[in-house]
Amino acid sequence: QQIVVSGVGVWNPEFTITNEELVASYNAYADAFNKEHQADIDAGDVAAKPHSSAEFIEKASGIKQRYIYCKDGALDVQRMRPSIPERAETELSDQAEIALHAAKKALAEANKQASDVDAVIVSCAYTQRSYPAIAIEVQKQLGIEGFGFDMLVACSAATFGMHRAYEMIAAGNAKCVLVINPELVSPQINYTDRDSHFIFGDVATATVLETAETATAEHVYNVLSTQALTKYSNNIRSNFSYMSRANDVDPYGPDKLFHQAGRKVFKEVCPLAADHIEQHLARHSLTPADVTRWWLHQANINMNTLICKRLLGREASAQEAPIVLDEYANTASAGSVIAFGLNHKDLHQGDYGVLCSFGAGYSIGSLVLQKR
Ligand code: CO8
Repeated sequence: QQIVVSGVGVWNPEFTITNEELVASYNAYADAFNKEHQADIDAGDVAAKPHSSAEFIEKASGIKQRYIYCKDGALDVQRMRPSIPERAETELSDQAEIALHAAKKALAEANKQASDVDAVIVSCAYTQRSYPAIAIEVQKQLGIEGFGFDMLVACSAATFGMHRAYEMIAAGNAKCVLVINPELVSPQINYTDRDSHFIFGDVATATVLETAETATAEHVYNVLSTQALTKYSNNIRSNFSYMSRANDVDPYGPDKLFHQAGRKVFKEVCPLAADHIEQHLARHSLTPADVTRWWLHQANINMNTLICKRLLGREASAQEAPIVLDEYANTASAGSVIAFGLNHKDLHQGDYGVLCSFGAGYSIGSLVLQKR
């Protein structure tokens, strides 16, 4: 039986931070830090914090702004992290709330009611608690029978979640699966680190997968196949852990937040992703030239340019390989789903598209899609 993607939803928070706002806050923080540690800096014991720059950020990444779930606190030089009041156990959790926004949009696009869905996967870079699963909370809120679970695969959480949905339907264990990616990443950003303070934004995306038989949406995509690859690397890492309490370490130290060796990531991931995509297309006797639309992971515009050049032997146009980094920044696993959600309705029957994530792990996940 043919399995399809029949709905996609993209939700963004109402608040944004521009590069200029972010840099003004960071530079004021750096000046205050340097003043406070002047003697140690002069003695060579502490490194001075260099200024950040909005021009560097846009040139190095393609990012102009990012959405943020809670702007309070993130730009406060005395705080440098969002201020999000803890909710009571009886209240809806923050992550379930944003997951619901995206889920409802995807269900509406797919023409599906809660009663049509029999499994919920919440798949993202972080979940705000270990249990009960955010997916089960969302399942309850939507009134879905069946089962739900959370999974974490950093940058490839969305594509790997769609892979699991595809397999569950193929195995006959579910008929219609809702995959949600509530990427609430701002609490994990080190706003005091110039190399990474600009990279990420908050968003939630969702997709609906079902059989072609039951699909009634206007825009439906056959999933021709899925392909995944992982290769262990420490170059993108967060040591945030429930172990910190037993390790007797600072649970909020810089290594407990997102950090990376960005240059190495760039060098190693680009060829890995391009080779992966080529091999995946070859399974269907397709070449990159046969693909109408590239919904690629959105970490850095230069990465996408390089990968497309390797695949096509030329630069891809903005229509062929849409970029959403300028508005959304890097949204962990949600980036390729945003690119898909905002840029698919103009495709014609029979057109091929590739949805592909690449990043932390390293992990690469792709789906070859064809418009019905
Ligand atoms: N302002 C001004 N100058 C800066 C800044 C800044 N903000 N940051 C760095 N510089 C300086 C550097 O210090 C360096 O100076 P020098 O030459 O004197 O040493 C110079 O600019 C060049 O720095 P880089 O070599 O680091 O700059 P690059 O051109 O390589 O660009 C990037 C840096 C943008 C980070 C680039 O390397 C990159 O994008 N790499 C790939 C990153 C990537 O794909 N990361 C994946 C992220 S993981 C993911 O997507 C999901 C993870 C899970 C979610 C986590 C949520 C929190």
